[in-house]
Amino acid sequence: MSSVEIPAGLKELLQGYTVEVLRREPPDLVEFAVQHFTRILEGQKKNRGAKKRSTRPARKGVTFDTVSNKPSKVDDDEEEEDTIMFSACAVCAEAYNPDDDEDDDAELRIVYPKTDVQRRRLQDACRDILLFKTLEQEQFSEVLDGMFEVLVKPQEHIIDQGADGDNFYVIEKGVYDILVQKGGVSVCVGKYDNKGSFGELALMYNTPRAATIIATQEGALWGLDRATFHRLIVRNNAKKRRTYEAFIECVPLLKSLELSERMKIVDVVGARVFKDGERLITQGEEADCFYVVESGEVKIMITSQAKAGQQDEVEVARCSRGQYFGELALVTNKPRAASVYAVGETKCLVIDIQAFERLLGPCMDIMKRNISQYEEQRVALMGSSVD
Ligand code: 1OR
Ligand code: 1OR
Repeated sequence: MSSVEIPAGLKELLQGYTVEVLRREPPDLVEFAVQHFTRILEGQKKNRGAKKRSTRPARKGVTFDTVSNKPSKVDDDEEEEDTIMFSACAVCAEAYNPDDDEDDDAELRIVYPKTDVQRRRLQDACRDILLFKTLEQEQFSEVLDGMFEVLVKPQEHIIDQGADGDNFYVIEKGVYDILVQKGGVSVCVGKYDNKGSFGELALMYNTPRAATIIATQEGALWGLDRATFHRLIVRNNAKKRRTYEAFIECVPLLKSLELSERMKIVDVVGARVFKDGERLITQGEEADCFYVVESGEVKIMITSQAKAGQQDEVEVARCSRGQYFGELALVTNKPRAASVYAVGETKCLVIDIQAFERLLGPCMDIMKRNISQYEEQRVALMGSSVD
């Protein structure tokens, strides 16, 4: 019979974990294992320090077998294979590359294992998240790997204004109130209704939480920890700023903003490409975002009920590069006033309603002035003033 060699340190490693489990009685053994071994790994990384950083090649990783805890170098292709191999968890310290990021702490890669059902639910929840819309496929997969499920109860505070930022959250289900302190009083300024994401600001700008987020009913969220958010989203933002800086500079609506304000818009926009004829906005529906055309063109169509039971869509306007649309419903708090279709392949930058309210306040006068012209044009085009 061939002998099996037990790797040095294995016994101590597993004993340490077992002792901690008995001492702390965690509800979820797998999640606790992730935290426990991550702590060990972080300790090891601190000890290895600068030497490791200077010797490792760019974009290569070191995976740590969670059993032997021995590092082995892998390239990007192998990395995925190794990640799948770890059924309980996988931890990968990504190589430090000063060109990528100055953030020394943002190296740790944690993978939370998910069932097929969980992964599908997560993918659905993340489909329209604007912050993920400019990620490469590979980065997006890493984001999904790094997300963990958070179940919440009614009245639970997910985030408290003024606190330090720990996680970014994507909503799978549930309604969440947004509260902001005004003159010592907590005022509800909006809500998330079964979609969207929050908690990005404190992580992006290293600031205290800007608002309180409270669940109004039972809900489910997907969290992404601060380090992973930095490594994937904040790093991508530097690239996004370079890509969109020139374009955003020449959007007439945004001219009155400071450069730093325009860059904050770039940080949270998502880029979406629409096929010829695809409908971006449907008249009568509830609104949750605002658009700026980056390339291509859209046509604005209004349904008039001129004759009883008969509906006609009439083209009333077009928007091309640098022009915006979808502001009317957000400003008036009414349903969409028109439908909008892509003419040829069209790329738009999309801003969600919360970012619109937070960042586009200084442009409100210009938008309101233009909105007042819609009514005049409606009268000119359709012959009568209808609300
Ligand atoms: P955070 O990390 O600061 C609170 O934690 C989160 O609430 C914040 O990220 C945003 O994701 C989210 N102002 C600031 N943060 C907001 C706002 C908001 N809405 C949602 N968040 N305003 C409300 C806009 C409807 C402006 C209030 C004056
Ligand atoms: P929204 O959020 O209502 C549809 O979604 C968007 O179409 C709307 O914001 C505007 O940004 C854009 N009337 C209504 N909406 C218009 C119009 C318009 N033009 C552009 N949109 N007009 C009156 C038509 C009878 C303008 C005609 C030039």
